[in-house]
Amino acid sequence: MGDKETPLRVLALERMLEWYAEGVKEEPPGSNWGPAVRDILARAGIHVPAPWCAAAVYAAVDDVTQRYGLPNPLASIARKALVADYYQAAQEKGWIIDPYYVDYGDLVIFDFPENDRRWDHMGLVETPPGKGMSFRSVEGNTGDRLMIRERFIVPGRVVFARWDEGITVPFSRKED
Ligand SMILES: [Ca+2]
Repeated sequence: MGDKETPLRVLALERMLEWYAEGVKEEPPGSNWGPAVRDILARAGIHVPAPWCAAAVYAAVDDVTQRYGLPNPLASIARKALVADYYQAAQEKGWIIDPYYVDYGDLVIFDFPENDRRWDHMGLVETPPGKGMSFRSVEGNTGDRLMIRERFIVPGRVVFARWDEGITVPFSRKED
């Protein structure tokens, strides 16, 4: 039975990839707003234009947990559109994992070097790094849209987190 289950993280990744296929983007570009972005931010409790990368992850997880009647592991995060709160939750809950163990749909959190803020951006892993240093992730609020990006592991500045441990959907149910 164990190998006939889809992890929640994979379902959330598939939801993000649906948005990618739909061309979710800011309208106008650079506005952090538009019909699709407004809806994503609203899911994270934000009703004004704002950076929406964390909200996109939250909305995708909220979508699939509601659809399959699963617990939402991100529900306890206080500020659901704030990347730093996901990093803090990952630390507190022991979610942070070594890059070698990263799987499809794990959370990736970035600390970009261009500013003094800690933890700037996040997305879901679309192609794990395996033994390499590069990986791909699907991210909201990048290039004014939701995109798949090639990224590189930078120790201390790129953190991976397994946020859905043990929450799965049987394949048969997934295909209902
Ligand atoms: Ca933006």
